[in-house]
Amino acid sequence: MDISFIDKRLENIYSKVLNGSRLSRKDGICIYETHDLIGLGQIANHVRRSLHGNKTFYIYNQHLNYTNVCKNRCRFCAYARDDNEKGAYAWSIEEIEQRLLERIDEPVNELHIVGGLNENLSFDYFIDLLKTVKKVRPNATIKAFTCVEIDYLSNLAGLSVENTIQQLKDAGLEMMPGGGAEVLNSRIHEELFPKKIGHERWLEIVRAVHKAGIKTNATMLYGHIETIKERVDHLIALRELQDETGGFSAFIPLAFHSENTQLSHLPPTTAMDDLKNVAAARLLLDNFGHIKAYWVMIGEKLAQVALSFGADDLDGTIIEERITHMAGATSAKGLTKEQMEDMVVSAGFEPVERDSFYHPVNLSSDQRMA
Ligand code: V47
Ligand code: SF4
Repeated sequence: MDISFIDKRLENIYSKVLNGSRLSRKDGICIYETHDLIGLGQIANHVRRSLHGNKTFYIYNQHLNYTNVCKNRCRFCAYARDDNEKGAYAWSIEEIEQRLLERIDEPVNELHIVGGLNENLSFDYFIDLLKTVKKVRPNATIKAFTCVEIDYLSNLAGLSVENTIQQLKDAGLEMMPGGGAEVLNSRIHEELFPKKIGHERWLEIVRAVHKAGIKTNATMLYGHIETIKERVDHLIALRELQDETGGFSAFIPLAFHSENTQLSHLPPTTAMDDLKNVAAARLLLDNFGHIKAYWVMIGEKLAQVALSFGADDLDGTIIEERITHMAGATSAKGLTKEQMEDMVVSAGFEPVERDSFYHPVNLSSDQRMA
């Protein structure tokens, strides 16, 4: 396909993509610097289409945020509370069971379970949580806990990271979401989330999780104090780890929402930046199968556009999103399956409902025969 670029620097990136050559750090910086959004989008769309054609994936999922009490109190987080602070909560195992039962008639395929680091909860609570979820929803995949929680649980239980992962796996853990990495950079770590694990530890834990046969996602929180170079270094660090383990499933760029955070003076991310982050991920992460446009954070409308800028997955129906809505997100708290499919179809793509491992589910008889 011939593309006429306004920014001639993109020509070199396009030829590298066509030749299957890996993009460099300098290319990554150019991707973020360019104002030729349409040219960039066309390159990312070329890669997206060669990997997935016209398909766009989504999942019927439910989020469970078991507690918002967290000892880390990251500066960008509007969700966390101190113990005894107004609005602080921790669900008992019975309450978790109740929340699952409220939706038991819905075809939920994945449970996305994360929470704060709440010192009132014992290691047994987490084992019970996993076992209860598996008992109530035996056919749904449990995608739970970030590397931050794994590090915390290993200290709480007094077990090695490997042993902690094994115990959680035995109780029902099947996959892990990609949160907690923020930006893999010590300057940002010091400034925004000094109490949380940093760069090296996050990578060390993901490595151990992948080694235990558990797939994870990866994310990057952008739109705060990070520089373009720091974004590119983050993506390259993920790409290098993926070369080593092959354990990452999808990458999700997370647009920072500043309301009710210590960074509330910062403006929202722009559509330009949101789309560049999707395209940069698709082009730099050449060894990642999937890039998600997380509609909760960038809104349903821009998520549709992102499907032509490198994204092939819209994440899920979600049902009750809390983390971003506490920070001012104006997207819906959940979408129906029909709404997800309409978003995909009206953007010109074919919706594919998937399970956590990108196997199609609920294929129509036409699709099964194809
Ligand atoms: O780790 C916290 C981010 C993450 C804010 O793996 C914020 O499939 C924006 O990781 N504004 C949790 N973002 C969400 C997450 C996720 C979401 C969807 C799918 C998957 C997946 C993972 O949310 C945190 C942090 O990076 N976050 N506060 C905020 N104010
Ligand atoms: Fe705690 Fe996670 Fe919020 Fe940081 S982002 S304060 S670790 S809940």
